[in-house]
Amino acid sequence: MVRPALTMASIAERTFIAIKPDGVQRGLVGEIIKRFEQKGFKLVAMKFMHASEDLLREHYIDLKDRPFYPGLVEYMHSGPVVAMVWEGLNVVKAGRVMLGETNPADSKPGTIRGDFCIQMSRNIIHGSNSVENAEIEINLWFTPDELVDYTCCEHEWI
Ligand code: DAT
Ligand code: MG
Repeated sequence: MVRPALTMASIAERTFIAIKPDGVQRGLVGEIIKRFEQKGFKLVAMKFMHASEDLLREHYIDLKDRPFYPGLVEYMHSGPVVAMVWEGLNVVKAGRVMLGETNPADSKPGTIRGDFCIQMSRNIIHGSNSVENAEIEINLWFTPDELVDYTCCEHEWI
C-alpha cells in the first residue's frame, strides 16, 4: 500500500472544540461529536462542565475591547459546555471548515453553523482559529493528565 509520508507532528496536530451552552441545550452534542468522529479525527480529551467566568474571560481575552465581549462571556456562562480536544492531519483548518463562518448567515449548508443556527451570538460551537491558539486554548481548558494518550485503531486507514 502506497501512503504519503506524514510526519508524526502533522498527524498529531490538535484543536480545541467547545460545544457552547445553546448547542448543549438544543441536543446537538451527539451530532457534533459524530461529525468529528466520522471525518476521521481522534478524540483526545472531553469534559462536560460549567465554565467559570474567569476561564471564559481568558478564553476570549483577544476580544476584550469589543462591545459584545460582556454578552459573549455571559452567554458562554449561561449553561454547561462540552470542551474537547481533537487530533489529526490539518485538524485546526479542517475543524474551522466544518464549523462554518462566525456568522451562521454566511455559513454554507453542510457546515455545523450552516445547518444548525441562525445568529452570530448563538452560534453553538467554538473552534481554534490557528495552531498557536489551539495550543493556548488546550492548555487553558485542560491539564496535561486530561489529554488521553492511546492508539486509535483506524489511524492507518484514514
Ligand atoms: P469564531 O467563534 O468564529 O472564532 P470570533 O473568535 O471572532 O469568531 O468571535 C468569538 C465569538 O464572539 C463568535 O463565535 C461569536 C461572537 N461574536 C463575534 N463577532 C461578533 C459580533 N460582531 N457581534 C456579536 N457577537 C460576535
Ligand atoms: Mg475565534
